[in-house]
Parts: sequence; structure tokens; C-alpha cells
Amino acid sequence: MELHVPARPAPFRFRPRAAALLVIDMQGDFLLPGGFGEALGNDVGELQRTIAPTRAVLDAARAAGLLVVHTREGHRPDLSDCPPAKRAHGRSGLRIGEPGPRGRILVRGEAGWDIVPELAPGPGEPVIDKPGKGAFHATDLEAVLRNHGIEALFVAGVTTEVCVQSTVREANDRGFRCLVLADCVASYFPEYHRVTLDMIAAQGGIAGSVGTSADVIAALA
Ligand code: TIU
Repeated sequence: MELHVPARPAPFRFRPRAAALLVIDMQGDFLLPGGFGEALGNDVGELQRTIAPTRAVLDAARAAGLLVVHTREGHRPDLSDCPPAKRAHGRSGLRIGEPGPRGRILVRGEAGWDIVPELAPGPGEPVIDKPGKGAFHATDLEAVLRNHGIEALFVAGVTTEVCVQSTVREANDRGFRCLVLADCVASYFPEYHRVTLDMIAAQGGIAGSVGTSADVIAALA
């Protein structure tokens, strides 16, 4: 069965059995007040608007039997998987591994590293722990998707121009077709969000397609 979703630059077609929902880095350190993102001076309100529509598409994907995959950005407690350049990034007191308002910043197992409760992974849903921005870098995401016969990805998560864009480009190079859900992705910088979605869909969908959660939910109903 092939379904179609309205999208930029053209309708996005998919077979439910070969489609997955990929939810990227919906972690407290990025989304919640008192987290790493806010400590960096960002307005987390921009990101919080993604939680409700992502929850709605998550419910629809689960009901339709789609594979749901979650990612978390974070590092080993000894930071042995964190490149020195990434570790040195940012102001002192706000670097990866340092104590933040929700525990050590972007360290696996800390409170801020957890996925927000509304979007908690369900039983059996793969969770990919990633040390980088792209979800394919140094992870088994590609193996998980290929072993499930996945060819199309619905993409939600944060932030649009950082981990979402990196992941979509990595996916595109590996032959996966991505539909980025505009209302389920966000940036601390609205302009970067808008321009990133334009870039993805430009040149006939050079990196992917852009749609909405409502249209995916309608297609899956
Ligand atoms: N997940 C993700 O996007 N990680 C970031 O570091 N994003 C920023 O916008 N900084």
C-alpha cells in the first residue's frame, strides 16, 4: 500500500511498512526551562511548541504500527567519546560534562539528558545514543533502519538547523527519503528554522521534503 502526504516540493509517498518516525534529541537539556539550552541564553519556548504535535504524530505512528526510533545526544560520563573540540566549545561553566542545572551537561544518565516525559520512548522502540549532531555518526541507526526494511523517514526533533539538518543530510546520502515535519522541529533561532526548511526542500528536494504532522496523521488514519 502506497500513501501520499502533501509536502514541499512535491507530495511525499511512502509505504507504511517501510516508513519510520525518527524523533531527534527531544531532551530536557534542549527543551526545558533550567536546561542546558536555556543556560546558553536561548528561549526554550521556541522548542516547546514541538512537544504537542510530536506527541500527536507519535500516537498516530504507534497506532499505525510504524517503527518509531528515538535519539539522544549525549556522552559517556568519562567523556571519552567527546571530541576535544566539542568539549572546548562554549563558555566555561556551560561546557559538556560540566555541572548544569539538570545534572552534568549532555552526559548519559543525567536528568537533563532524558527525553521529555511526554515523548518518552515506548516499549521496544529503539533509542539511539549519539555522540554527534548527525544521528548516523558513530551509531547503529543505519543498521536498525535497514534491518527493518525502512526507506522513508518522518522526522521530528530539535534543533532544526543542527541535529535535524545534519541527520536529514546523512539520511539522504544513505538513500533514505525524509519528510521533515515543520511543526515538530524547531530552533532557538526562528530565522534559522525557516531557512533550514527552505534549504532542505530547495532544488527539487535536494535533501528531503517538508510537510506537517497533521497531514501525516491524516494519511495514517
Ligand atoms: N540536538 C541538537 O540540535 N544539538 C545541539 O547542540 N543543538 C543546538 O542547537 N545547539
